[in-house]
Amino acid sequence: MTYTLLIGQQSYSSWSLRAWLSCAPFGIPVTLEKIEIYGPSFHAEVTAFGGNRTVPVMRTPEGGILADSLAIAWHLTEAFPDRGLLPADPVERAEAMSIICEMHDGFADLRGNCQVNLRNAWAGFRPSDAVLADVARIETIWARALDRSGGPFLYGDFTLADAFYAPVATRLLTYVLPMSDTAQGYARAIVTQPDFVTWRNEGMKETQEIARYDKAPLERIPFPTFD
Ligand SMILES: N[C@@H](CCC(=O)N[C@@H](CS)C(=O)NCC(=O)O)C(=O)O
Repeated sequence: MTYTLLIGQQSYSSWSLRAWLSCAPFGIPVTLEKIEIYGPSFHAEVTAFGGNRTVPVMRTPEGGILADSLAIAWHLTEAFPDRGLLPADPVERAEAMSIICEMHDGFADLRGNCQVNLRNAWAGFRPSDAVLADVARIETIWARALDRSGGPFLYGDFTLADAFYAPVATRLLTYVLPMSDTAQGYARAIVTQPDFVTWRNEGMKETQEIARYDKAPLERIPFPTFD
């Protein structure tokens, strides 16, 4: 028995991506069950799995039901204490949890205005002051961690902090938001991370587009690639 993760479309579901990146980079085997977010049977399917209204939901090998990405992350740190899910240093570990919680609970303006869509980027997006204030705080968080670790990820090697900030990094890239070189380098490390690439490639196979994620009349431009 392995973990089973109920997810939404891989091109759109940012919280599902966080749960995947809380497993795959650490060698934690997980079976994915994909359903259509906002489709007619979405909430019924989440309920049938044991969750409530949202994805991701994880079923543990013992039958536990974890209906929130933060709970999934917390459980995995306990179940796999030796896989480096969080930094080894206790203070860094606490700081990592702090920025994970800040992400889980915050950046409402960025999240509300810059929906995740891993299919493409958008030209011509004009961020409000509130979105720019979120970006400034994100820059501060990333700079503090990266200055100390030297990168490429926030605490050097990939941790849960990167899992939670991955869809933040893609938002900055795909809405072409103003970014420091440090933030650019970090965003690049995220979108070239092999498990992120696997996830996005699966998302690119999805044929159904979700209207509420369409930013028309903004022009679609290619998702940034770094070869
Ligand atoms: N707090 C939840 C948020 C999950 C969430 O909002 N998921 C979105 C998809 S990315 C969803 O299921 N939305 C459906 C809805 O709100 O009805 C978590 O961290 O897991």
